[in-house]
Formats: sequence, C-alpha cells, structure tokens
Amino acid sequence: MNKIGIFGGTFNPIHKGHEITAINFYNKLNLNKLIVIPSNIPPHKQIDSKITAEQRFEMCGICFDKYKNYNICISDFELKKNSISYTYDTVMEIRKIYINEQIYFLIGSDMFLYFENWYKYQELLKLCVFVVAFRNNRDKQEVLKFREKLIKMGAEIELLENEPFEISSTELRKYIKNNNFNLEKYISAEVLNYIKERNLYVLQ
Ligand code: DND
Repeated sequence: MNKIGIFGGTFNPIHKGHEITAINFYNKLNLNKLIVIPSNIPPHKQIDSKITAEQRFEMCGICFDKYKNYNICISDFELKKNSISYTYDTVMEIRKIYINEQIYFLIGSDMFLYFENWYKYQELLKLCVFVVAFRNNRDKQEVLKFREKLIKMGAEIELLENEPFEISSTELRKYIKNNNFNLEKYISAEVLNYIKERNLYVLQ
C-alpha cells in the first residue's frame, strides 16, 4: 500500500521549521508522495490581505524545489476554492483520488492541541492517520495525554519524535518587518530572496 503524506498550512511564510519537519516526515514514514497544501482562507486565523494566497503558494514551491529526489507536490486544491479551507473537506477529496493508499496528515503540536476545535474533527480522525511533530519540549506531556484520549476514541495518532526547531511565521513576520534578525537561520535562501524582492511583510 502506498503512503501519501499531507502537510497543510497557512505558510505565511513557509520557514525552516516547516521544511525540516516535512522532510523528516517524508523520510521517517518512507512516503511515496508528499502533498503540501497551502490554505486559502484558514478556518482559525486572519491573514493580512497584502499577502496573497498565490504568494504563499509560490513560496512553498520555491522552498521544496531543491528536493529533486523526493516526490513532493504543492497542491492548489484549497486555493481554487473560494470558501473556508476546512481540512475535513480537503482530506475527503484526497481520499477519493487515493482510494487504496494510506493517508498521513502531518500536524504540529500546537495545532494538535487545538484539534477539538477543528471542523468535523471526529469524522476527520477516521479518514487518515495523524502524525504529530513537536514544536517545543514544553507541551510534550500535554500532547501525550491528548493523544491517549484520541486513541481511546479509535483514532490513529503517531509521533514524529522530531527534535523541535522553534520558530513561527508570526515571529518571522516581525523580524522581517524590523529587519533585525538573522533570517537565513530560519528561512531558506530562495524563499528569503522571494520575500526581499517583493518587499513582503515590510509594510504590514
Ligand atoms: P496553520 O495555520 O497552523 O499553519 O494550519 C495548519 C493546518 O491546520 C492547515 O491545513 C489548516 O487548514 C488546518 N486547520 C487549522 C484549524 C482548523 C482547521 C484546519 C479546520 O479544518 O477546522 P502554519 O502555516 O502556521 O503551520 C503549518 C503546520 O506546521 C502546522 O501543523 C504547524 O503546527 C506546523 N509548524 C511547525 N512544525 C514544526 N516546527 C515548527 C513549526 N511551525 C509550524 N517550527
């Protein structure tokens, strides 16, 4: 059975925390394909309208372009829909394409702990295996406890057992705006060039 990985996110912007975690996910699960899905209208946050969904999509493409030996695609599935990007709807559609494949959804620990607020989360748990990546070492106990709770409900939840890379898009947008940080440490050179050429995040 082929293994299909999904990595959904706002990616505003995509950074090395996303990138390293996605590659780790691909390698550890021995995926046959990874589908990165930038959301159009995220259910849980507002996006500054100066950054377009197309720009977030393009940054994802630039970020993963160097992984030539990997089967990674950036999907415009959520971008093409003009409605709120609910993960349940997206995974339902993907399941129709990959009927006999095992689907794994990569999720960071912060989002995992927010999972009970997701649209149709109980139904969503039946559609795929969730793989949780730690974003820091502080919320590990809480993640393990919540994982047990979901497993008792019949869900399949795996842990990526990754070394956390602590950075967030929110922090990065501030650093870019103030031009006061070693950005290369957190964003790939190609994505950083894209951001600088377009002066993204500076005037927000
Ligand atoms: P974010 O806005 O957190 O994405 O959205 C993540 C996914 O959750 C998207 O596919 C959303 O559509 C979906 N979602 C959220 C809320 C409600 C619903 C769905 C619903 O259907 O009701 P970010 O760009 O902020 O981050 C992308 C992913 O990467 C997240 O899982 C995040 O936790 C993770 N992440 C990191 N993982 C490891 N190290 C880091 C990370 N930074 C972000 N440094």
